[in-house]
Amino acid sequence: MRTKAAVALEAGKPLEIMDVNLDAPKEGEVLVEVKATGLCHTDDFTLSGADPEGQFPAILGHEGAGVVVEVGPGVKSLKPGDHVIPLYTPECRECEYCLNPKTNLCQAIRGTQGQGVMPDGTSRFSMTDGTPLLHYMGCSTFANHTVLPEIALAKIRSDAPFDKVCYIGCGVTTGIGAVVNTAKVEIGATAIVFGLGGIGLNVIQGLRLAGADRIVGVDINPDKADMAWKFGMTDFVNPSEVEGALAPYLVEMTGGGGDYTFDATGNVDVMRTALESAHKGWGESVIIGVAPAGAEIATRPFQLVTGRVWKGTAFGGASGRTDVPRIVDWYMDGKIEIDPMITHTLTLEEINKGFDMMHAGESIRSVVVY
Ligand code: NAD
Ligand code: 022
Ligand code: ZN
Ligand code: ZN
Repeated sequence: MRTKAAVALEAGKPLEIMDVNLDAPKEGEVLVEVKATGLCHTDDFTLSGADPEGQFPAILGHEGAGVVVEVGPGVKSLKPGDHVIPLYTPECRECEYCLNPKTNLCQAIRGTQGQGVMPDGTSRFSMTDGTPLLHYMGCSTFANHTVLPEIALAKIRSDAPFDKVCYIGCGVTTGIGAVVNTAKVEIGATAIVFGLGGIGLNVIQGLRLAGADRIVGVDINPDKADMAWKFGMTDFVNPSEVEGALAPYLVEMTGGGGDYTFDATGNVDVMRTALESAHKGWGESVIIGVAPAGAEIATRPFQLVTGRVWKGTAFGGASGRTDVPRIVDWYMDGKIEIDPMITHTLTLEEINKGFDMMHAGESIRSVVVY
């Protein structure tokens, strides 16, 4: 079939809107009509050329929601008409990783997904002149139709609005999951969140949900505080207004440090500050931000010897097919908020404008509606 897509032809160039060929789903695969897609950081990281493993030409996009159009041979859990959210972290429920409750990193299709192809080693997308186009993070949601493995789709209720729940495909689940699954924050905790963007705000609403008493937000852009107050932040710190080192300031302010601290910036210096502002004896620091390739983190080992714990999380530790439908329910039941964070809704033709706003720090989340 033919479908419309925003194609990343080469690093550093804007996406080009064009018709592309999409082959029918093969064994274990599903054709999805994408109804909405969110613009997230790592799409930009790849498009800009900052990711040394970025491959071109490709169809980017890893956050979305849509409807099943056709299922390939052997697909049992989905049928045409089902509403779905694509998962860049799949859940096969069979591999050694899926069977271990300590991780959500399903490895069933890890190799081929990283190479930009389907599990059989080939791509379903091509340009109209026949040039193959690569898939991206197994999702490629910057196309009106896409093909995914069955294990990379969460079936969701049919009354959830696509243009809001698409954000659950990455940002919402990552932020809330970091609190609930990775840190397992308890009632009454004190937490510090570094970075109040599309991920940090969801960490904050996760902390409110978990019953944290004190939620300190830290951001170098004071404009980001307005939204964070609405989501449950109780104190705001602008590092440029702090004299001296930030970690001791935060430790002092919180009466010993955060029981839990979160990096949602991707900056390795911030990651160190986040660890060092965790409470002596028991504080846990969770790295959510993805740092540039090759970057390293540092601290004095004494920070760990004295009881602080350094952790990281991918997709908020969520097992997508199991957890994503529940997070959609939380949204529909009013337990969590999404709408105010979607600051811009665009057409596919306007997608490059969405990336410009991301660069300028003007948007929290831009969503493209097909
Ligand atoms: P964003 O740009 O919306 O937000 C980042 C925020 O950090 C901004 O508000 C910015 O002002 C602030 N910031 C930058 N430097 C700072 C500093 N030195 N001190 C304090 N604040 C600072 O980005 P986002 O969408 O929220 O994503 C944040 C990070 O999370 C990115 O690195 C992204 O790649 C990563 N991420 C990770 C996962 C995962 O599964 N681990 C999933 C999604 C996103
Ligand atoms: C999503 N991310 C950043 C912004 N939006 C993001 C990027 C990378 C990961 C998670 C979220 C991530 C963490 C750990 C891994 N990845 C490796 C998982 C593994 O090896 O099993 C990651 C993932 C997918 C891809 C690359 C790295 C990919 O499909 N290319 C989950
Ligand atoms: Zn993302
Ligand atoms: Zn698995």
